[in-house]
Amino acid sequence: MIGYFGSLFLTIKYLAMSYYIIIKMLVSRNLFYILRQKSSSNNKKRSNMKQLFKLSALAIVIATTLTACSEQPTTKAATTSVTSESKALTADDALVFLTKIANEQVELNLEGNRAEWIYQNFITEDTAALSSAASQKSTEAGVAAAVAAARFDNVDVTPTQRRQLNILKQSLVIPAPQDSKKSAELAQIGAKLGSLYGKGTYTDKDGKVLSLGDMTSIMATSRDYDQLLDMWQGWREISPPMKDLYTRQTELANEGANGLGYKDLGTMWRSNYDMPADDFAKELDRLWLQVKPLYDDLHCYVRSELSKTYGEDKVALDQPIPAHLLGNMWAQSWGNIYDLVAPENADPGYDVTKQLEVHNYSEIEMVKGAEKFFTSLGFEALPQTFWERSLFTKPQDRDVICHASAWDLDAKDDIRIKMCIQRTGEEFSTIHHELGHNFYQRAYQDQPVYFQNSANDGFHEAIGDTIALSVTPKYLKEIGLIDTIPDESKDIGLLMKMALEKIAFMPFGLMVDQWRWQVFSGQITPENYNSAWWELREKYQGVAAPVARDADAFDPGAKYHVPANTPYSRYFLAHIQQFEFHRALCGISGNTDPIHRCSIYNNKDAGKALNTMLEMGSSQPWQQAYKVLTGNEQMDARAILDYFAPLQTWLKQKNEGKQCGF
Ligand code: X8Z
Ligand code: ZN
Repeated sequence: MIGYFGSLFLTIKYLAMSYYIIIKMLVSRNLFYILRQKSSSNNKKRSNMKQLFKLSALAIVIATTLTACSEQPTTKAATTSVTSESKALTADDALVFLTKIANEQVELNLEGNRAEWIYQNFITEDTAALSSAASQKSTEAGVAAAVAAARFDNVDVTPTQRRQLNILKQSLVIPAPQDSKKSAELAQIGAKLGSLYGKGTYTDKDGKVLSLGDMTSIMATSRDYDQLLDMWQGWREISPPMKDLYTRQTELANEGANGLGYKDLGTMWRSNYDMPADDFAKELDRLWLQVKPLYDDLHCYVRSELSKTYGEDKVALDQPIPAHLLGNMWAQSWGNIYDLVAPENADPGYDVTKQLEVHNYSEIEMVKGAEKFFTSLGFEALPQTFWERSLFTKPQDRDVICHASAWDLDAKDDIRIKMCIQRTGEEFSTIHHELGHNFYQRAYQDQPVYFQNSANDGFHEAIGDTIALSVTPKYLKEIGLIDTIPDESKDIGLLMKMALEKIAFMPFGLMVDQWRWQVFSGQITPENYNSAWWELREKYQGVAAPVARDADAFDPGAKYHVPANTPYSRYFLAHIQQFEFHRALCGISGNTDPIHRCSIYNNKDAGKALNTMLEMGSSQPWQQAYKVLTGNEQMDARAILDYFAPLQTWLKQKNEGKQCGF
């Protein structure tokens, strides 16, 4: 028991220890060294006073670590000591509690991240066991912390403490029941699902073993209906064994969410947006209704062009489009079929895949190129360790999770990416996407642990994409990848290529969680997992399974984020946000070109404005961060609609007299 005087004593003790540590550091000149290092950095010219304040906070954390190590090594013990408090809790108790949990999270995160990194880079039984043990430990600590945080619900704490407590209560992606057997089971299921996906291959009729990367290339380039169908079906053979695991994972995670006071896991996920969960769902519907007319125009045009390529018997003009003909394994992004639907007399201005080949760009050079965009805006170059520790190419001798990801191992500067890069324009964009995560992680690293996150999860996904919107013909000429910039009169091609990537994605970005939310709420039951998935695919995207699906099919499992349990609405949001960010940054940079021709390359004012938003992390409701850059507190699809307005006019003309809809 701590009690009021106890907590006051602890606070004094922490402060005394912190200042003792600062004095020790000063004496050993470490502090002067750190201050000098920090204040010489490009983007972070903060005053030494601010640094001193932050170091005090750091020292408090160090002091609590020392105390925690000797007295209460686990989160559970820490939370028990606060929650078993019989006297009224105070803001001082909240300070002690939050400091202690932050400190424990730093350690657990580092341990968990390392285990997860090793597992994802070397998938074996052993690494899966180590990763699930680490994940169990941090989930249990997270659940205990969330339960303990709720004890402060009616305590008069500061607004910052309230935000930190709410974050503790809400942000677990997969909460475990408070029963160690069940939490162990949940962690093991997670690792098994990850392995099934990561190790997935398809052996074709000639006995050739194909990886997802191999199949992705074929889906992008083949125009052979049957070969595409073979790839599409083959990849989906990986997922039937996931179904029972997924069913059980849902039960356990729902029980975990119930224990934290949520109706189900979906409600918990929707509670992370600084607004009531139901309002968030309505926001998504509102945004989708803004974009849907443009999607419908694009769908109608693409379907009729595909019908010309494959024949009306294969692509009927009044039916959803068969899902294997859109250049992508999940029909989520259609840029790879540009050649089939290209407007006549248009020119997207570049074929990055071709130019990368012409200029013999290596995978590392692609990453260096993307880094250069960020440094041109004033961001510090990536650390040497990034180049030493990242995974850039698919190893031939072991199983890895190839799905691209960005990591921040230690919340300091150990940032990395993990990708099996293919030398294509699409992957060049993905590299920008991943580096966006890394530069964001770095920008908020001086925030308290609780706020070391994006303003909402869409922001994290939007930053690199925002930068990639500036990869225009003008920019590619500037960096020597192309020789001439096509005339503006041919821009319909450029807009079409971009719409195939961005507009085509939006209903997919929405439907994945529409499906999951209904699974979590029990509205979709295991018998209906697959049929409901295809109903939603038809309803939102207007695409259909090209063949009847087997009774045991579990097609959602063939999409990375389902077995990985990564929420997906974030990508839908990111697509709205990136066009608003791009427009705002172009305005700041003084751009006078049409928005689709604007590149903020080299513009330090734009970089500074972007960094101001990134540095905030999640310290404020996302609406405030949004306002800092866009001037608005509400997301709006007008920026994306304005960007594509000339294309929409063109599509409407092309679609005249056609039967649209699905
Ligand atoms: O998963 C990703 C990134 C990593 S956060 C590569 N994306 C989604 C996907 O691949 O399905 C980016 C776009 C959507
Ligand atoms: Zn991402």
